[in-house]
Amino acid sequence: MNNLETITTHFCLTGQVESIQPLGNGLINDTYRITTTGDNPDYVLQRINHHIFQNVELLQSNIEAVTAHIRQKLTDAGETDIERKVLKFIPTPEGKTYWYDGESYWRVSVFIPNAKTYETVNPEFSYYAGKAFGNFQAMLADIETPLGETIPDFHNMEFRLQQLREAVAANASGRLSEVQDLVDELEKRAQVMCQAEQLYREGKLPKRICHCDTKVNNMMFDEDGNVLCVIDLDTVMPSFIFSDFGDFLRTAANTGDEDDKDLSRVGFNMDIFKAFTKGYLESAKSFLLPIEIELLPYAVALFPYMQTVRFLADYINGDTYYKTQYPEHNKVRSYAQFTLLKSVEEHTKAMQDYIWSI
Ligand code: GN1
Ligand code: MG
Repeated sequence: MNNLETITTHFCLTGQVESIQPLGNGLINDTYRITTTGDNPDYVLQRINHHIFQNVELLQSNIEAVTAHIRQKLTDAGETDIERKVLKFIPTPEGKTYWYDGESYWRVSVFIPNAKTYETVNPEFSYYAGKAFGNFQAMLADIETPLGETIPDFHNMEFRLQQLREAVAANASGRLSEVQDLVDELEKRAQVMCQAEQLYREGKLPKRICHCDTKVNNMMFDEDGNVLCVIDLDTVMPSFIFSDFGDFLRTAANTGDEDDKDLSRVGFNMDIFKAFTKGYLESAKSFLLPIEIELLPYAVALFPYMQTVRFLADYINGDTYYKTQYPEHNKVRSYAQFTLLKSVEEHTKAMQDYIWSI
């Protein structure tokens, strides 16, 4: 029995494990698919990155509360196919949803059958995705269990800028001079980009339970393009609704890749924006405040901005946070995200006009 197989014996799985293969391309956790024999479900095995998610107990209790709440909502609504619409975590014999092997934390969930994730989506799928994320926030609007911040200040722009400034001051990797131009560009926009924190302090902007990692590949679709469910729930926590709106468009409305070396491929796709916004507002307008709707174009700029700040800080720190495939990877990511930001900025007026028109 190999290492990974041994780990699976600490969870109450049904069926015999046939094989365990790497799955997906997340930048934080390590993910595997467990294939089992016969009619038994397959599973997803994950090593939780506990350097990043330092409080695994809190992390898992958030996820348990969220999935139980959504499951109840779906049941109450008479929903069919619940097993494909909300994640299910497998307990250990002690009744915990994670297991610590002395070095790493592991968890197992049921693999959702006949479902797909995508790295890019067309406008039709974006519309469904918008409805699904609006619905996800709506379903969690009345959750009673208080959720903790699994990564404190995760989408706090002031905090992310402070991290960048600390990275710049320390220049641990000696790489600062290569990227000084980009640091300057980011500083020029700092105050505008921190407006959400300012409005929050003034009591004008609320926090709600959000997903906080709405990359397009964190959503499962069925064969017909219907959204089944949202996955990757590690970062579900109180945040501004901008997190979910902005991060989806950062990934889905980019005409290039997140880490594109060819910057001419990178740009903001208004058709994806329109379709997603239409779907999102249909399911979220019941609870959104006017100020939240008004600031949606800001949210679209905020996420490429924040991601540039985060990738760049990691590059200057010498690649201590994100998985990288080559030495310049975080730098390439930073310039690609910044290029996206500039394209978003050119579309501010068009985004505002569209939001008023619907
Ligand atoms: C990380 O784990 P993954 O790849 O879905 C990151 C997100 C970033 C994203 C950039 C916990 O998400 O915040 O936006 O990479 N997650 C964490 O691709 O930092
Ligand atoms: Mg992911």
